Amino acid sequence: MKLIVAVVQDKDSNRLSNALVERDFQATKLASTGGFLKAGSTTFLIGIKDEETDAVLEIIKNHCKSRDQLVAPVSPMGGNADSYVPYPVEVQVGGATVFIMDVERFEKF
Ligand code: 2BA
Repeated sequence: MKLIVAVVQDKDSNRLSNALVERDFQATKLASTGGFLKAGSTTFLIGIKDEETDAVLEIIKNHCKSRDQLVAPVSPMGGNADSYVPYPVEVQVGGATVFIMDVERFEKF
């Protein structure tokens, strides 16, 4: 068994969860926050059989778009101004950041 942990943008999370339900994959959605942008995201926990891994990855790939996002500059209050960038910087976020883990044991009580 595998556990897929997928960090996706909030904008894609409904489409992704609908697609997973449609294909009978069970998932848990957690509200999360990116460490760098500090923007809201959704983290999916998806428990599946080993042989379902590729199908789930394909669904994630097809429902999560990568987008460019602007990072506003943060002024270095009293700090070192040498590395301060006074204009917004564009970063590319997503489609999805996916971790695939082996599950040692799975129980439902
Ligand atoms: P954030 O940490 O908010 O990062 C958002 C985007 O900012 C990243 O997109 C990347 O393009 C950029 N970024 C992140 N750290 C950076 C840095 N130190 N310098 C320059 N640019 C940086 P993604 O790579 O697509 O990541 C999207 C979200 O996935 C991340 O949101 C984070 O919540 C999660 N994530 C990505 N890699 C991870 C990892 N190795 N472990 C845990 N979570 C991760």
